[in-house]
Amino acid sequence: MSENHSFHQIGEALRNARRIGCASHVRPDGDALGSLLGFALSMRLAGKEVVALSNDGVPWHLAFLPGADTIIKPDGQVCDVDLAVALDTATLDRLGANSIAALAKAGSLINIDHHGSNPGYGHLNYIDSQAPAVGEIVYDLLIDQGFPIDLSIRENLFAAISTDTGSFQYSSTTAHTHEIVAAMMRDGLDTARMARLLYSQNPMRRVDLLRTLLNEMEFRAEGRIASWIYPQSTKQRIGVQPGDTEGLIDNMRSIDSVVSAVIFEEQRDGNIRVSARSKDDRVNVANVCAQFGGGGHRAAAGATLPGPIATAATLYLEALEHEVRRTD
Ligand SMILES: [Mn+2]
Repeated sequence: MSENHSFHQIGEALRNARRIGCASHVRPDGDALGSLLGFALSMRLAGKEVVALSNDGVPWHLAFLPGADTIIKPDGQVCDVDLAVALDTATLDRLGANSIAALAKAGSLINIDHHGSNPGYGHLNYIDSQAPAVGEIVYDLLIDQGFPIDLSIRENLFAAISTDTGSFQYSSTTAHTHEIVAAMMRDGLDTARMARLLYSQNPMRRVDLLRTLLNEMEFRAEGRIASWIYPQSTKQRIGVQPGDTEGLIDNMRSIDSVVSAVIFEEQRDGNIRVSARSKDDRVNVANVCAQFGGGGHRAAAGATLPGPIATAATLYLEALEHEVRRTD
C-alpha cells in the first residue's frame, strides 16, 4: 500500500478544483452515501460545483439523508469535472462502471477509504484501516482543513458512522468516534432522531424477510457458524427492494454461540454474493473471502462466487469452518 497523503495535500487539491465529481461504492450502504453526501455538501458550501454519483442510486432506507435527492445515478455519460473523489471504495472497479465512465475526464483522483485492502489507486490517497467509517475520516478532513460543516452534513456523517460501527457496537469504535459525535451533538445534531430514521422505519416486507431468515438459517461448527441461503425465489416471493437486506445478518451475528454469520445471496446474473461477519477477533472473514477473490475487513467482508447457490455455500462454509476451527 502506498504512503498516505496529508489532509493538507488533499485540502489543497480540493481548494484548487472548480468542478468536483465524487462517488462511492456499488450497492451503497450508510457509510457510502453518508460520507459521499457529507463530503459533497461541504464542497458545495465551499463554492465548488459538485456532482455526487452513486452507480446504483439511493436505496429506500437512505433516501431520507439530507441531499440524497441531489445524488445522480450515472447513465454512462461523461461528467465535466476536473477532480474526482472516491469514498469508502476499496478498489476502483467497486465504484461501478457508470460512475467510472462519468469521472473519466477528471485530471486526478483522490481516494479516501478505510479498507485495509485498498491498494491506493488514487493520485492522492488517504486510507486509514483503523477508522471505523469513512464518515469519520471525512469529518476529520473537513475540520482539519477548515471546510464548511452544517447540520445536514453532520446528519450525513452521523449516518455514516452509526451504520458502519453497528451503532457504536463494533470493536472498531474508538473514543475519537464518540468525541466526533459529541462535538456534532454540541453543534445541534439530534442523534435520537437520526437513529429513528436509520433503524425504525422497517417496511413490513422486511419483517417477512427476517421471518424467512429466522426459519431457514442453519448452524454448523457447534453453532459457531450461522448461515442463510437467500435465492432469487425468496426475493421474488417477498418483493424485496434494494437495501432490504441491510443489517439482516446482525440477527444471526447476535446469537450467543455464533462467532461468524454468513449470507449467500443469489444475484440476478446467477452469481452468489457472500456477506460474512465475525465477532471473534481470531476469526478473520476477510481472509476467508480473499480465498474466493473477495475482501473487506476482519469482522465484515464479502466475495462473489459462481452459482449454483448450494455449491457456492458448501465451498465457502468449508473454508469458513476451517478458519473457525483454527481457534480450537
Ligand atoms: Mn465503510
